[in-house]
Amino acid sequence: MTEQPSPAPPKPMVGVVMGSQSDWETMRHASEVLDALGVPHEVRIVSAHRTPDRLFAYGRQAESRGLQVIIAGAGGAAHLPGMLASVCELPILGVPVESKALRGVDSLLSIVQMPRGVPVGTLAIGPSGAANAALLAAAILARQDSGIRDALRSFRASQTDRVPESPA
Ligand code: RP5
Repeated sequence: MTEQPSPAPPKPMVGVVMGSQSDWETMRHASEVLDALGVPHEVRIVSAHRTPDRLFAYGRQAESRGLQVIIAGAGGAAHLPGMLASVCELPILGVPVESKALRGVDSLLSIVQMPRGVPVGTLAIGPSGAANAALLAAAILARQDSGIRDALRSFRASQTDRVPESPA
């Protein structure tokens, strides 16, 4: 029997980008939640400071490539989410990565304090923020996608089921 070619993977709906390889330990939590919800996504390193051309190309091409939401994580002087928002009209969800020097407060303030007119939806510092960015991206996509809506509902139901009534 001849082997059938495997079907093409679904086109990514979410871009998960980060400023450095060192951010992956945080940003993998976003990717894992998107995987769990069955949301097709891509993962890229795009540094605002070290690869500015890559940043502008990614931001400018994101919508025409079919992405619907971008999750951007960065640490320190964290310009990546804001600079992506400056060249791209998709919703940008910013994740402040915990920095060594200031424990991510620098990242948080860099991302959250966007001037009026160019918004970035800012999540919590660290892995919780990365995971919640994925849930928020899924909630945005769920308005138009019943499969993602069902996955999000069952995620929340199973989270609720796991909360005991009393401490062990
Ligand atoms: C930022 O600088 C990155 O987002 C990262 O959080 C931080 C440190 O980067 P590395 O020096 O670890 O590459 O641009």
